[in-house]
Amino acid sequence: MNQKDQSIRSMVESAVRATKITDIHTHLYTPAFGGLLLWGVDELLTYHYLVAETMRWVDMPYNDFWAMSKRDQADLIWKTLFIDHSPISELCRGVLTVLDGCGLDVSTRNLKAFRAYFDGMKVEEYVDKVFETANLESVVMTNDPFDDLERPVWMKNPALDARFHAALRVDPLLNSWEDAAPRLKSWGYNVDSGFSGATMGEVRRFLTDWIDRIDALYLAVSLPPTFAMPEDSARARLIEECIIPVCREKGIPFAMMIGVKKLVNPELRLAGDSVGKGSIESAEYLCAKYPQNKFMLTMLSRENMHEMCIAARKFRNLMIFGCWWFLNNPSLIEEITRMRFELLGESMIPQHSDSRVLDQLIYKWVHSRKIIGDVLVDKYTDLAETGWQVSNEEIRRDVADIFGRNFWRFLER
Ligand code: FIX
Ligand code: ZN
Repeated sequence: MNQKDQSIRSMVESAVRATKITDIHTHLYTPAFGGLLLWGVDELLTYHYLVAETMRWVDMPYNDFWAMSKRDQADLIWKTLFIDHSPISELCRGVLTVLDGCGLDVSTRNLKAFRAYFDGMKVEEYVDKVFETANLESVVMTNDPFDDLERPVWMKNPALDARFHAALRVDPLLNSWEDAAPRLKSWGYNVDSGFSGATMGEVRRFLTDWIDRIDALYLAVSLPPTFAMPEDSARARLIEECIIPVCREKGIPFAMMIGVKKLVNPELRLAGDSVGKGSIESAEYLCAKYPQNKFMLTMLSRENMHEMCIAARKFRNLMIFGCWWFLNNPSLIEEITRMRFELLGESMIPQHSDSRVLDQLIYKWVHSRKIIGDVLVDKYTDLAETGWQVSNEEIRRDVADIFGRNFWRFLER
């Protein structure tokens, strides 16, 4: 590697390592939400991705697994995926990256010792340690007013840790209107599942109340591969008559997460969801019809990645983000990030962690920083070969943009 290339690599690695990240989509909670915040080695091991991988090796009935204690589940997963077979899947590797990041000696394979480390840890102390180790500025939660455990906490106006921002998640409203309507009514919103009377105004009031209550940075929904706009459906009506006007009035983005086939194997519970190719036309329709609105978009199918980049080239009110869920693997993160830099330059958000367990912030960002950094080195080296010299300040500017500033600027537009 020549001197010029070496200096590019060292500048990029330093910038990528030093830049604090805004993680724009997670399933984490501040400690004020109590047990809703998951952390520690047994939560890491029983994360639904590892459950799915374990159940490929064992023949026990799913319900027998679910009847086990979390510790017994973790023991089974550890034995199956780490001892009986080498932990080379991204999720297993992630557990080891976390343990190593906490200063534990992974070579001992001593789960008892790992547990002792977490048993001695206070959650507030561990939040600080994880944010410092992962070098995070802040995270955005996923906040669901239809969640019976979460809603009561918000109604008590909890004191939030400033590093945790809120996003309003409305899957039940948009994807199960028939079930959501009576719940809204029980909360004092005069709605009717047949959309009569004041229903649309009341749904807008519900959205506004919750955006204000949680100070939502954006409004989000996960959508099936069959999601279509325009469409003669309750979901399409709620999006065009409620979501769009409220988001425009509040100046916040509407984030669509398209491609989830819910519960293809219900016995796996949270691990039972799968993936399908979505329709980019739906996102293009909304971006074109509502130029005053801001849209964020991530899709679950690898086959949607290229058209998602092209759609972003067409609409400056569209911010694409992340290598979501089944795309959050080194080979796909690299492929997708290269595609995005080549088609969009830095005007996108390359990654979010989707962490459900606090500790995952460590591994998801250690792994993604490395991959994104390596792609950036190639891109700057390509420039250097034309004679274009990129400065250290410019590299730090670009990395700050993709690791957080693009998000915050998009919110302020
Ligand atoms: O809908 C979502 O926000 C998905 O990310 C989750 O439902 C999913 O379970 C997940 O955590 C994937 O990483
Ligand atoms: Zn998620």
